[in-house]
Amino acid sequence: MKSMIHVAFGVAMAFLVSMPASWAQSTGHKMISPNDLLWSDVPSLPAGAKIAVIEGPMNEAVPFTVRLKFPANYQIPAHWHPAVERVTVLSGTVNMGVGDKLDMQQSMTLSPGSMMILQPKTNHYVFTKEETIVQLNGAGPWAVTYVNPAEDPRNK
Ligand SMILES: [Cu+2]
Repeated sequence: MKSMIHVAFGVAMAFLVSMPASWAQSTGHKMISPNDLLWSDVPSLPAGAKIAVIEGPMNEAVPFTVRLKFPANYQIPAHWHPAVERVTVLSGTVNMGVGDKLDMQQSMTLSPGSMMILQPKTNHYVFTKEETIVQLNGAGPWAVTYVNPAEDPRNK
């Protein structure tokens, strides 16, 4: 099993790579349209998800705003984060449950406009049935820790 430092570093590198240089260097005022988003892979999530970093970086103690795009029939096994997670559904549908193991019979359905706020270290899981885009707001340093390390895509 990898150490937390390795996990955090991996997450940080993924987000640094995906942040456009012009955004990273600008201060203050920012206007973003969907066409500006640069999507890249997310090593901390099962293959298929894409991330676009709008504000960050997620590995520093600053506020962040990112978009995550999930394909249809996508699953994120039970995991937790070190800080409050704020999820707003922009398109599609998110099925989210709280618990130590993904259970498709136990979930809440979040449609566009819905929001979910999860406290730190709350075990939760996600699955989709259609392509879905969510916006994630929080404060770094961010990390994804899987309840079952064998389900961590970085360990595969
Ligand atoms: Cu999460």
